[in-house]
Amino acid sequence: MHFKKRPSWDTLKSSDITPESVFNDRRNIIKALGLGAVGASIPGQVQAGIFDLFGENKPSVPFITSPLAFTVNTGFEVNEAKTPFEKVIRHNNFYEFGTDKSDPAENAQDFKVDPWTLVIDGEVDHPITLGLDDLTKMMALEERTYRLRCVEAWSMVIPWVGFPLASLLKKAGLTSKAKYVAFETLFDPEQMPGQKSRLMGGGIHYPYVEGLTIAEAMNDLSFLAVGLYGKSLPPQNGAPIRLVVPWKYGFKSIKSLVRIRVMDKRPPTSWNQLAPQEYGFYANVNPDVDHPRWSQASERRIGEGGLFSAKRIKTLPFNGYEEQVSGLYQGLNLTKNF
Ligand SMILES: Nc1nc2c(c(=O)[nH]1)N[C@H]1C(S)=C(S)[C@@H](COP(=O)(O)O)O[C@H]1N2
Ligand SMILES: [Mo]
Repeated sequence: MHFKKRPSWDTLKSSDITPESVFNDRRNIIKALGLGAVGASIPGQVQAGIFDLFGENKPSVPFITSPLAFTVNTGFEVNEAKTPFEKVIRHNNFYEFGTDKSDPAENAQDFKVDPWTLVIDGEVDHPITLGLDDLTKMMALEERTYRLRCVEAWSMVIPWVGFPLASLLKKAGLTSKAKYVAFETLFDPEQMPGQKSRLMGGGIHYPYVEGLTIAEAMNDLSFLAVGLYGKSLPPQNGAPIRLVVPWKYGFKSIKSLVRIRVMDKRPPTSWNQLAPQEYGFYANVNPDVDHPRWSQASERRIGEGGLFSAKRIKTLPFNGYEEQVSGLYQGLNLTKNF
């Protein structure tokens, strides 16, 4: 794993990094809006608005990502098309950088991830404070492709690079009081404008926090990602390290982690604190338990079906990971414990 800076993307032409599909998409929407023939006469402002739909205003200082060394874990493949890279890095939820899907890609490019410190403490035998380079030396990186299902009923299929959360927790050693694991995102309002006020940050009380039971955290699916599509994470996806728990709604997969604390009590979690009647602690993907304001029975797969004909697919129990995780919830009422 390398987080060292490489020569800037500035030397690349935009045609080198923008796949054809994006240009085709753009042509299609201009056509769909009946603007094709008059493209040249669109007032500048309107035209900019159209291009904003695609998040194509390239940031002036694109964040540098680096290739990672990893092995592919064939035990974690998804028999569905991967979501195109350009969608994965331009359609994000990361309220610290703004509440629109295109905001994180636009506002996070200057985010500093070097140096970065991650602390593992609480109910552990040996608390660990790590720089990211130390983490690299400790953990073997692997690629796993997982479905990601947002509570807002859209989804993606993403190839992550990282390591199982359990292998890091085992290095710290759990005490007999270890019952839950709490996670915390960096708090730095200077860098993260959404943290300056609850209004700008979508109402969340920052820093963003999340939690798992110890059994969930030790499940083999729970993953700490440091990259996607073979390269270190772009900031909008949670650089330099984020959680990925694919059987749970996306908001559990907390980004840009600075602390992992093992606890004897259930920790507070951000969306649950904000609206407990809408977002539970467990947040397991469940097509049978609707969100109070919308159905969870189906989802829109991002990047498929075109812009005006959203392709909807059935949502699977535990997001398709029932076999691996349903044992964690034996005897638990999943309607009550949503
Ligand atoms: N710190 C932090 N982590 C976060 C969020 C956030 O706003 N802040 N959004 C969550 C939500 S709602 C989702 S769906 C996923 C989205 O991950 P992605 O942008 O990499 O697809 O990140 C999750 N992690
Ligand atoms: Mo989400």
